[in-house]
Amino acid sequence: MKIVVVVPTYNEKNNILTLISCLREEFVRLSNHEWQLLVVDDHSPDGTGQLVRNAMGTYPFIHLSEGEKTGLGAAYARGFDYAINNLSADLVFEMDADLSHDPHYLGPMVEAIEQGADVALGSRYIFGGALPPNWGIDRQLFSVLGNIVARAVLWVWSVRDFTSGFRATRVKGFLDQIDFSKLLSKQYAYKIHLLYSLHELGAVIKEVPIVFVDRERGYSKMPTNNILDSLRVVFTLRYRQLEQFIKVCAVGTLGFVIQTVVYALLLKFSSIASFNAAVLGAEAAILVMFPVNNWWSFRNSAVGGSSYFKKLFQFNLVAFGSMAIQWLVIYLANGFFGSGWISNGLFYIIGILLGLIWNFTMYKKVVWRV
Ligand SMILES: Nc1nc2c(ncn2[C@@H]2O[C@H](COP(=O)(O)OP(=O)(O)OP(=O)(O)O)[C@@H](O)[C@H]2O)c(=O)[nH]1
Ligand SMILES: [Mg+2]
Repeated sequence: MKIVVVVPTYNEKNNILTLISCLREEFVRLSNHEWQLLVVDDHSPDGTGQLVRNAMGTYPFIHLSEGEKTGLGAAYARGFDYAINNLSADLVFEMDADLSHDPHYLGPMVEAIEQGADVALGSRYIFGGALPPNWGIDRQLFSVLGNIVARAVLWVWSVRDFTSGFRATRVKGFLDQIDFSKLLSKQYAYKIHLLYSLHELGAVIKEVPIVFVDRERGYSKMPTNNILDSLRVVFTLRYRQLEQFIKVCAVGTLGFVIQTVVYALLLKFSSIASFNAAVLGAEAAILVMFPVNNWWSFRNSAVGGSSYFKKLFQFNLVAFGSMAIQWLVIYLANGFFGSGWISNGLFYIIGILLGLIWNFTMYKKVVWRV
């Protein structure tokens, strides 16, 4: 694999050379892969960039991208772009320059990828991982609580360390699917959005325990508004989900109206049997719901061109699935409770709700999977 370790730096002159020499040792040790280091420096006033340029004379595996300072997320966006397009990376690492992320973990993280993971997370919150013991209780608490809030609001319990900055991500099918200019934060909170997008893409995320070491040299660049920015990102992502769900419900209601109107018209003006009229009504609703969802609810992942009819077909199958679920729920309820108000009223509604959840899930995971 071509692996690029992206390291953003801002005023890291006291750390960068130590990191480079540690990385070099690891690159030699793990030489069954092709390793590159990409330093993303934002014209650090302390001359970090110059130190890197000097080192490039000795070590050909080093690359440097220099630009204006607009935040950690913006620096990484530049770095990802460079790693993918200029260095043809298969796997990209995110790693801090201040030696908080021990290069010895590169090996186990690559191993996790080799074993089938799409994202390997250096995790402080699984067995074997740890926060720096010398962090004050307030900082530990912020980190732990921040993580829990992100996981709870986004409802992703399968990932323990959502905010870890030490990661490896497969490019093909994952990092190359992300539009970095659309990440909601140019600061540290880009990490939350990126990991959430990868999770939405269906990435297999594996956590590898790491002991996070406090930086010994230099100073922290974490912006003071980091907590607020992270909350903004987390709630914006949640809101987008909710908004999409509401739109899908609205389109579903429209579909119900169309089905009913077509059914009634067919019964009145044609000699079609009622069970056939119901199916024709459903198909008419489907033919309207698909383009409306495509143009409105799933605008960001709208399909077009040659895949349009394939997706329409999938949408049809999903709708049949939903009908089957509703049928089964009422059928079972009839078996258990007889044909009273429980089956025909309560379980009719439950069937519709389950059908809705099925539809929404399949729309996201199959029909409009980004
Ligand atoms: N290029 C670039 N790098 C940045 C920027 N902000 C932070 N970094 C780098 O990103 C990495 C993480 O920043 P840190 O300051 O260590 O953040 P932190 O680990 O949360 O804080 P500490 O625990 O105090 O170190 C370091 O390598 C920084 O030099 C930025 O705006 N541009
Ligand atoms: Mg740090």
